[in-house]
Amino acid sequence: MNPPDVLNLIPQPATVEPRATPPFQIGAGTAIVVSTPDEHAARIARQLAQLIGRATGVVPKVLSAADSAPAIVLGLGPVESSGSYDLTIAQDAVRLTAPDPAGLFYGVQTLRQLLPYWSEYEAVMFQQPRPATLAAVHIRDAPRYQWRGAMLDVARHFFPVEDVKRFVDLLALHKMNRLHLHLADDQGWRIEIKKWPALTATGGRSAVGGGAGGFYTQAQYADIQAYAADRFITIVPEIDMPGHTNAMLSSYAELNCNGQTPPPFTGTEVGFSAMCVDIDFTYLFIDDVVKEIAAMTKGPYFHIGGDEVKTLTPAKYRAFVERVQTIVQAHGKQMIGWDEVAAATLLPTSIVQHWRPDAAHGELGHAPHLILSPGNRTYLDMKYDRDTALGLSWAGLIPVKTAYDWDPATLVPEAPAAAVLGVEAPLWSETVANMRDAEFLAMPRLAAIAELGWSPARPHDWESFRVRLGALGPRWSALGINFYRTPEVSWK
Ligand code: TNX
Repeated sequence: MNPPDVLNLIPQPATVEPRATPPFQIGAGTAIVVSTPDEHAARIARQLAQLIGRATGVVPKVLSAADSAPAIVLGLGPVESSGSYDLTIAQDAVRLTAPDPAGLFYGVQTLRQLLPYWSEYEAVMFQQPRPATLAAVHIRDAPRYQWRGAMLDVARHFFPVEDVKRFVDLLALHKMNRLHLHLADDQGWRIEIKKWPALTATGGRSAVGGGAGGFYTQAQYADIQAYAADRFITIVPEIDMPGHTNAMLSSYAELNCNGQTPPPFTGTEVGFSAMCVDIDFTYLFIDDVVKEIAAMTKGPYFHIGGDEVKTLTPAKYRAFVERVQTIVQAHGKQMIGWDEVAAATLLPTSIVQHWRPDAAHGELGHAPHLILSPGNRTYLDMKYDRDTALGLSWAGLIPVKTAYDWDPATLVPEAPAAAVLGVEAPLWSETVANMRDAEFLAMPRLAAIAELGWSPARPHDWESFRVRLGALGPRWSALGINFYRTPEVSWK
């Protein structure tokens, strides 16, 4: 069992000090007081009011000043770093203070996990009012890493906007803050580019296994970003190049060295496609694509893929990466690439995403910045065990313990600590046709990566995580999450 000083929270907060004093009773008269004019704070307070409404049957009023106790008070004030928060639950009041709205949001996610699990059922708010209590505690919390991400491969199988929003909700609940969308690959192109309409009209109409495909209009992309931004999640767009490009090559003949469009690809092999890197047209095209995506993207990043190019010489590959890096920079974004790009000369702003367990550590050690997605730990598309129906196994089987039990600080010993931005869990969708499948592979391993990204390096304890996961199960069930009930955990 967990010691009593470990509440059943994931990710585990930096410090939790339970108090022996009586709990805070949330009742019909409880108000939420926002003691700052910040508009984000008011929105976060309304989100909290909805959550409490489902727990108690009464949606608390959101006020700008306290009229009477008891109250839940949200304020902005000096606490350490961005995203940190200080939460005190006492008999007379709940006080949540953070240096920025993100910290308030994370504090509310903690409160959410402290409310009874059944408050996640939508229908309970229509029942009779009922009291809920929050045990007295003082929590001081701050994220370990600034990059706490997941990737959704919407290229192999397309996920409609509603699915992406649901995935965003899963990230937010576990205090993650980056959603990387793999928007183009051999099997499909998923983002509207006004200047090159065949990318979606042709390239958008395929998927693994011959599915219907699909794509996001620019308006839908904006909608996804706004939804994510409300939850302090930055969207990271990826257009994979120069390999993994059959969908674009089949849309425009000019991108092919032989001037001919290949047929759409619905298989799962990799490494066969490549843009024609010797012609200027290729770079004019890339410039157009990066320009439109950069203009519609609020976050500072643009991911160029760069993985698994088997048809170019190393010199040609490096030259391609360096030229595209210049284009990305010209459009005001920071370049990200899979770890193969570490072979090129990178700008100080560029980011390498480590994925191959056997990638050259010397090169990674020189990367200006690193995101850690080691395939044998973080790949959500790997099978849990031999019997897992979905998923691949090229990087090994990944039970939850394997996903959890490693330290981002020591994975690449050659990399200076400051270079490591954080962790990201990719969900490739060759074997995943819809959100139900995606949730089965993502949960609970996504929560393991969330904790690695958020919680302090020590204590890092699988036994504690396992027990807290078991306790989170009923909440995930109430949310309708199709998680894998791994035998590693005793689910409540
Ligand atoms: C490798 S990870 C790939 C993807 C596949 C994935 C399947 C990476 C940069 N490339 O194209 O979908 O394996 O696990």
